[in-house]
Amino acid sequence: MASSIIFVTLALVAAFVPASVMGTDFMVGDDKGWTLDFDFQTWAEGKQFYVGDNLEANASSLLQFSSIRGGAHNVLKVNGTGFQQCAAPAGTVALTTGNDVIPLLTPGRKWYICGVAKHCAARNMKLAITVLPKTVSPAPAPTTPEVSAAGGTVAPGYYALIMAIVGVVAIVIV
Ligand SMILES: *[C@@H]1O[C@H](CO)[C@@H](O)[C@H](O)[C@H]1NC(C)=O
Ligand SMILES: *[C@@H]1O[C@H](CO)[C@@H](O)[C@H](O)[C@H]1NC(C)=O
Ligand SMILES: [Cu+2]
Repeated sequence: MASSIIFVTLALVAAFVPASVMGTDFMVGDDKGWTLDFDFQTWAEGKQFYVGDNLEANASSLLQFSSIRGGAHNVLKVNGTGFQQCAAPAGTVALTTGNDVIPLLTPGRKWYICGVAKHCAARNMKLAITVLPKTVSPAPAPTTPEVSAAGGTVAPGYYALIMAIVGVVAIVIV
């Protein structure tokens, strides 16, 4: 009985794993959100933003801009100059819902500012990130030619699928 519970748990875990391959969701500012006087540069440091990932062809990383007080801020995508000057060209469309999710669809440098009052210039509401190209599976090390393609290099997506099958089969058997 205990073993069937374990297998059911495994099957459930496997069933939910594919959801995580839909892209990594980066909550800008973590629990503080998109807000005044937060050090977004430090927040971005060390984070790896990718176009997609190595599991799904076009599942991109997501930037989530959430402000606790909905209409208090907005998000403007600008270029490097606009980032430096805290200015956006006329006609730039502001994201204003207070919970805006931006998929990262192309690699390169990306800049975002808050266009409300002097939040960018005076209160540090500006974020610059570098989006890396789609991740690729690491090439086998040339010094270890005996390592086969099976085993450790199975894509996690296949791992989840295998786990799901194992779980379902186990449930049927038990
Ligand atoms: C993702 O793939 C779907 C199906 O192939 C396609 O319709 C969609 O445009 C793609 N999205 C992006 C952002 O490439
Ligand atoms: C970058 O933004 C600045 C200021 O918003 C604007 O004047 C300039 O034309 C933009 N440059 C490019 C290459 O789009
Ligand atoms: Cu603001």
